[in-house]
Amino acid sequence: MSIAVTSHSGPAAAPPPEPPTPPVNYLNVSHTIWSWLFTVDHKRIGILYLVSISIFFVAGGAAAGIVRLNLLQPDGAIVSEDAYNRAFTAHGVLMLFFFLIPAVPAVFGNFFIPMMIGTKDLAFPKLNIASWYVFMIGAVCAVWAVLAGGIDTGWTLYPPYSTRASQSNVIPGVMGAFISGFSSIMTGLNIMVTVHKMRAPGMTWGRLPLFVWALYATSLIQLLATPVVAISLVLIMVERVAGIGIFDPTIGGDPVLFQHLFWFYSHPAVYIMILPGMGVISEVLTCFSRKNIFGYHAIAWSSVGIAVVGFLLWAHHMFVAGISFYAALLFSLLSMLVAVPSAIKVFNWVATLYRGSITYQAPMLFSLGFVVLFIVGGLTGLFLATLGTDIHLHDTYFVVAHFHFVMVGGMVMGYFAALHFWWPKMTGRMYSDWWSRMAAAIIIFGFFITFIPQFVMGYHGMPRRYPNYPAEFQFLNVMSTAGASILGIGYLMPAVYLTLSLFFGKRATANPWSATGLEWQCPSPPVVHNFEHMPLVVVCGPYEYALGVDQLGRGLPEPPGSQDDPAHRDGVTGPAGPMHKETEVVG
Ligand code: HEM
Ligand SMILES: [Cu+2]
Repeated sequence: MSIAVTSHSGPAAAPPPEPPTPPVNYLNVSHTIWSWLFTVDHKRIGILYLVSISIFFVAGGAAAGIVRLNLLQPDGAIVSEDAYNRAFTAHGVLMLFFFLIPAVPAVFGNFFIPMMIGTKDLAFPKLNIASWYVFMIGAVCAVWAVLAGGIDTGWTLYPPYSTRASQSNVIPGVMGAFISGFSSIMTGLNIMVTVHKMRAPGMTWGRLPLFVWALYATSLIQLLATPVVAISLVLIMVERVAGIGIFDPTIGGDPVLFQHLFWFYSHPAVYIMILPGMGVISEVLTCFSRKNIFGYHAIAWSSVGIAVVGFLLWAHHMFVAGISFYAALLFSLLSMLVAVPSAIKVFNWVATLYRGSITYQAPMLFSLGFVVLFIVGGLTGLFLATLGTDIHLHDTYFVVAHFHFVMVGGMVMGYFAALHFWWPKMTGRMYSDWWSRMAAAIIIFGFFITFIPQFVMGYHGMPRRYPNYPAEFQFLNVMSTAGASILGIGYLMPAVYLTLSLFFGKRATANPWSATGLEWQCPSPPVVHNFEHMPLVVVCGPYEYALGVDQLGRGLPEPPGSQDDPAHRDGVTGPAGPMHKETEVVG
């Protein structure tokens, strides 16, 4: 490629031409709709998931819009009380089962794990595309349930709401969650086997990027916990259809049994949602502070620790459901325990930032947002894990604010960090730096305005899931709805500038952030089998920013924001060339 050499001749030279697109990549290799629907390429499957979950994110957001609009006035008269129940249920079901749970594993895990460990695809490509079909069938059931009148049980489906007392579409809704659960299991299985069996030579467990560790831990939960919720959902259906008393006390069932089964999955499931985000953060913070991660092993093992301990806490959702005092005491203590690995991560991230040369591109802003909001979410979890305070706070807006801080403040932020970090690799295009930073700022600002008032309301006793409230809460509710509007605008902005970037964005170099991971060795967008030259031999750990080498021991291009910003220069790879450091670098 002679252009790359000649275009540095001096300031008077014409603006350098854009780097040539790699001739064939996974996107342009074929254009038919069938080539997408029958693909077994993990990257295309990642994109299929990206498109699908984006639709559910918008749909779930619209349902939240109805809830927040209704709460503008104390009498909540915009929609009927029944419609209000159906709106918050649709919001919860769509966001949790069809957006947050698949978001990072199925989009970025599918797309990047093979590249990050230096291989061509996941272990089971056909299982991978099957998982997307299963997911979509589940989603169609759930969306049908919502459109055909809705479900009024809340996403938690507690009896007696979900027993034969409910006249709403419980069966199709439950069916949707049940079916999509299998896709979650398939993705988890695929990722787990891939990480075990398909790592490139030299990619030892101690050199795996922390994103891979996080998704490995997530897969563990997906595999072990999802079957439990599947069984509970089947039992709900059996009870409704056959009238056999399982959870419904009027026919001899036990409603608390359902809560145990449900939370045995759903508490670990909150870690299915957050762990992948934590993985993203470790990648982004190191890259944009140009430092090795502080405490690699502590972060890696804390992911596994969270996955394991996460199985032992479920009854902290049931402190007021009549469980024994001793059980409550134990679950309270165990809940405190999970804060330890979570805090280990936060401390290590902060130590990573310390004295780093930090630049504030959009992925970094989203990641910093994650850290701050996750700290608030995690700490308020401890208030809820404390028996005395939870009796006061249970089923209030305090709980709503807590889990939105972790799931929206934390996880959606982590999702956007991933999207902005890897977008140039996925699409081969750069997006607007200015607009993306604006979006990050607006989302973080809107988030605080939406959810801080909910802590205050909850503390003062406003219960969740009611369509109306005493007039003294109106100010805080209006503030929350105003914040949600800002948040909504912030979320729509990436849809605009990312779409525009596909058509007008500058072409991305192979490594626009000057990052160390193997995925940046692939062209942008990657070729069909990811790497142009195989096999790769990994010689060092994942974050050797101080040495200025990637995992193959090759020199990094100049980082963005530096004098010689590669985003403004042509050439697909960095200028530094091999550093011949291989023998000195230890993993
Ligand atoms: C430091 C770790 C955490 C602790 C100690 C903790 C503790 C708790 C407790 C005790 C409750 C029950 C409150 C009640 O209903 O009275 C709760 C609710 C909840 N938490 Fe957490 N939590 C933590 C982290 C997380 C994370 C990381 C997520 C999600 C990513 C999450 C999501 C939720 C959700 C969704 C609920 C409410 C579910 C519902 O009733 O609809 N939590 N948390
Ligand atoms: Cu929990």
